[in-house]
Amino acid sequence: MTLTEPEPRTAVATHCPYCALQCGMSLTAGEGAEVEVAPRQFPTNAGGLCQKGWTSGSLLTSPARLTTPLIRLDGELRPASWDAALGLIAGKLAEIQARHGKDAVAVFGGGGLTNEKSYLLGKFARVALGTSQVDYNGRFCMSSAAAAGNRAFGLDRGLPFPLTDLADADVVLLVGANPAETMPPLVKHLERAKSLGGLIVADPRRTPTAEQANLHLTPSPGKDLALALGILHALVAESGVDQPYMDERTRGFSAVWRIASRWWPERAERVTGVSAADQRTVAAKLANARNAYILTARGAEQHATGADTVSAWINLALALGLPGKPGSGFGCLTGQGNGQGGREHGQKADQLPGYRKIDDPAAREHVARVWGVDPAEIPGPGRSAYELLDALGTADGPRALLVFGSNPVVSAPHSAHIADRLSTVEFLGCADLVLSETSALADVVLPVTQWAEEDGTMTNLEGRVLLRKRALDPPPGVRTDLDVLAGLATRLGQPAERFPTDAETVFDELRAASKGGLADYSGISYDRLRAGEALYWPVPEATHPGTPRMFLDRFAHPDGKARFVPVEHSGPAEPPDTEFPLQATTGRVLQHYQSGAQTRLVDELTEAVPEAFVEVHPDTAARAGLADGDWARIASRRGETVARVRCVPSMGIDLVFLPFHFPGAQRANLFTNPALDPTSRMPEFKVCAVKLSIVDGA
Ligand SMILES: Nc1nc2c(c(=O)[nH]1)N[C@H]1C(S)=C(S)[C@@H](COP(=O)(O)OP(=O)(O)OC[C@H]3O[C@@H](n4cnc5c(=O)[nH]c(N)nc54)[C@H](O)[C@@H]3O)O[C@H]1N2
Ligand SMILES: Nc1nc2c(c(=O)[nH]1)N[C@H]1C(S)=C(S)[C@@H](COP(=O)(O)OP(=O)(O)OC[C@H]3O[C@@H](n4cnc5c(=O)[nH]c(N)nc54)[C@H](O)[C@@H]3O)O[C@H]1N2
Ligand code: SF4
Ligand SMILES: [Mo]
Repeated sequence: MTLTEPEPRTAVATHCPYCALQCGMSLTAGEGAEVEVAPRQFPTNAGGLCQKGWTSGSLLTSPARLTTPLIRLDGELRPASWDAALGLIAGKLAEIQARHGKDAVAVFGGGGLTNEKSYLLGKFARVALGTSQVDYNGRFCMSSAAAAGNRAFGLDRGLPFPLTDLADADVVLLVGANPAETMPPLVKHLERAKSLGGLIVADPRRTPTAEQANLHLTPSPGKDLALALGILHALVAESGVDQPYMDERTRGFSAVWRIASRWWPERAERVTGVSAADQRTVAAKLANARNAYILTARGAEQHATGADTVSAWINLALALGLPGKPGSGFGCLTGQGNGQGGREHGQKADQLPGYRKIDDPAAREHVARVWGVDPAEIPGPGRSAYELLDALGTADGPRALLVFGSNPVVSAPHSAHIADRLSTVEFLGCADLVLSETSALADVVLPVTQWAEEDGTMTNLEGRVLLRKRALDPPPGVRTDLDVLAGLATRLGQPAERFPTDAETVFDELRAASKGGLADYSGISYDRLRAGEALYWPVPEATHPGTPRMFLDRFAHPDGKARFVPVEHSGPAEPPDTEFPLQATTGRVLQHYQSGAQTRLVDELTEAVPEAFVEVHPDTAARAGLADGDWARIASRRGETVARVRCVPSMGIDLVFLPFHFPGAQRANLFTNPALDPTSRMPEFKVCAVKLSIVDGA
């Protein structure tokens, strides 16, 4: 081969690094620095990609990525060797634990980590560190959906059916979901419902998704539970319930009706702002549909009443007979790339692999056997994400923290307080691709490989397990998260074979650990995935075809029946008042991902949306002395944020919206409310009381 004849470049089939849609793409390594990304046919994206997916290759070769470990010396992060960095972390953690006990060290994971990483991280925390203090950012994401799914169905798989089933629906009700920005290729699957007049969106804002809806309901934030009760009332009043289904497949409707009977649509209208007529229309459309789906996302779930709110929508779905009926259903749209798998394999405070409960003696025994430890050595449940971060550096809280795959300085509620807590710990270690706002505070930062440079599996929003094969060589000097965990574990005295670094070997261990659990992966193998099999968990045997559609015959409770869960409306934890008269909600824009640590480094995305903005009704802006394009201050009882005014006439006059992707003074989380859901421990990201003013000197 001569220089003029470059080697033919082969495209490698993979999946997008970002959201739970896990769109199919192919990557081709360029001759120079570039990596070409192209969409490929895969059921969830049907050949489409969003702008984040199209531009995802640029971060692989970005000069901003980390390529050497960093150690803080005299206040500054300086390059160091791997041996020095890993040795320093292990030494510090061991010393802190010797002084203050095992729980003095905490671990924080992420729903973007592969199944193998999530699994090994949980094992690392429980076995190598012996700490109970491990949780992850999925607590801020899917915990309310999970809690409600578990209590209604006995099991939580976000979508218990393939996404493509939506394409045959006549009616789809989206509650607090904006897929036109958060999962754009998903919208294709809603075309039939839309063409039949059956696309209904409940969102306080007129989002790009709401624009496409046949009916847009605009509840004020935090009122969805009352809305669901009003619609259920209308359904019962108009005899729209599926009585034979309820009799055969469910339990507990009477307790739900005792509450819903008092929520006639006119009363729900006074509370939510959604007209009684619209509530009746929704009830009738759902009842008359041949195939219907109700789907929730973070708008309904990220509340201090999030779990109950999801339960209220599940109750409606059960009264309609949707869950477990072919061609119909209820689901929650999982957000992060591995937001589903990441909540199954033990990086959650109360959980062991296979979606097992950490306080269940049989579960502990099973997992201890796989890990080769005594069940008594596995710690009990620890603190939930916000409680863990909030306890850092306090008298009985953790004194050291390791972060893998999250940027809580930007993404945790009441984030100035969390940054404060992080600054009080004796030791902070982070593994990241880039210097995020959180890793910038660390004592040691470890540079890790990215999705295309390592093998691993992801479980998408449908519960389908996908193999993401290594497509490119990583830059010299970076290591995989699995390598990092092994390097730390062995330095903490663990036998090397307990922390394998080969993803397939870790997966085989995960299979054994999950065997017999709710999320049973034991029949899934890399070979089956390589052969292209579409495997949806549970897959309990090597010959089992997987479970694309769940609950067709029975739900996962011992008696096989779904549970209606009686829930009452209470509303936002912090209602507006004279001092803070507006309601703020937060969420996403198409171009940025989460804390923005990755997407803010992609030029095309930053050019499109360079800074934080606040959507506000023009009259509300004018009352505060603000015009479109001005910098505004948005203040709550906890703190204030600055953002550029975007006047949006469709906004409610008492509502503002901010994306949470921006750092520093533009962090929406400076004002958000860390009030927690009592069951799921989800913070109230989606509503709090604020006031709007001009920025002095602007
Ligand atoms: N572009 C982009 N896509 C993403 C992500 C990203 O950061 N950027 N993140 C991924 C992740 S992890 C997630 S979790 C998903 C989230 O996906 P979505 O849930 O679709 O996104 P959000 O913007 O958080 O919230 C959806 C909508 O909820 C509305 N809302 C706010 N309060 C309420 C309320 O009280 N009731 C109702 N009914 N609606 C309300 C907001 O106006 C918003 O339009 O997106 C995934 N995809
Ligand atoms: N106000 C407000 N706040 C919110 C939300 C909201 O709607 N409103 N939504 C919440 C939700 S749903 C979520 S999911 C969270 C997400 O918020 P975060 O947890 O902060 O999520 P990311 O920004 O994705 O952070 C991931 C970090 O890990 C790095 N990373 C990516 N892949 C890997 C990997 O494989 N290994 C390692 N070691 N690092 C990796 C990235 O570079 C980045 O720094 O935010 C929550 N915060
Ligand atoms: S929709 Fe999600 S998975 Fe698909 S390209 Fe966009 S970010 Fe990637
Ligand atoms: Mo999320």
